[in-house]
Amino acid sequence: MRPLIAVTTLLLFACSRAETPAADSAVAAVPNVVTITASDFALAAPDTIPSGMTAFHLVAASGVHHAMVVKIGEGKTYADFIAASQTMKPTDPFPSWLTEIGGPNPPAVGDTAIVMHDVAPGTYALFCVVDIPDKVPHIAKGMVRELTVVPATAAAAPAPTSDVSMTLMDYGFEIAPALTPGEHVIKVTNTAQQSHEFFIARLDSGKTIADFGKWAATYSGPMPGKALGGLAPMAPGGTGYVRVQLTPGNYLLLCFVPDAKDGKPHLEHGMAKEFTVQ
Ligand SMILES: [Cu+2]
Repeated sequence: MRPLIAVTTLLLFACSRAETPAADSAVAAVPNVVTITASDFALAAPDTIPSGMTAFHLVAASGVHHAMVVKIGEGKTYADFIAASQTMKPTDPFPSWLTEIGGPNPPAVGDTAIVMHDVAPGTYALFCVVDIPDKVPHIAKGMVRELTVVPATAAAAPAPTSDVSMTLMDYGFEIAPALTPGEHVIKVTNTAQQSHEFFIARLDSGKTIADFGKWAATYSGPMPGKALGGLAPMAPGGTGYVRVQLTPGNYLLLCFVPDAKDGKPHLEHGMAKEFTVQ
């Protein structure tokens, strides 16, 4: 299944949350919080949650991990998902009875990545297909679990307020307005024909997206940047709200989803963007 990224440096953000109260309160306004803790190689999370707008908090205890959220279609079970995952190659498309909802992409160790989605009742799988350090997707090492979403009894929370929009396209990222230092909630929509994700990292001083690519080819040495999360693969028509905290510097956005036509990661089709936060 899908290869992804890595990590190392731990920087502390100088900007306080108080500078951007809009994004902070937008996250706080989503009362359904699901905390997922990722370590080498396990995911800890609740088994059952209520439906509705939900903030998925991915806490990185060790390693580089994400938490894909995938809905299992009617008539299929978690056991069917496990069976399918064991026969799929990394470049295979998902079967049509699975819907990629999204979920948080990898934060740096010690950090938390937050992504919000409106989740419907049903059976889901949470899993990690990051393949650091040995190119073996972590789902094969046990990073997978079932999540049951039951109908909520409380009134549904509204969608969080967002201050930036991102459109995932075949093949590219459209962002408006430009990202600035501070905390933001990015409303992400996928208007494309296939699933896409975005991974965001702050590049180390003097490093470029090309340096990151070289590192990702072998995973030898430390990642030349700091992982800041992002949105795990999301199907066409999907929506997610991603909380990011940015400081001035150079950043990259990457999509590693294998292409439906040639199996190459979308970053090789143009879904690789370097940008500067002033
Ligand atoms: Cu993992």
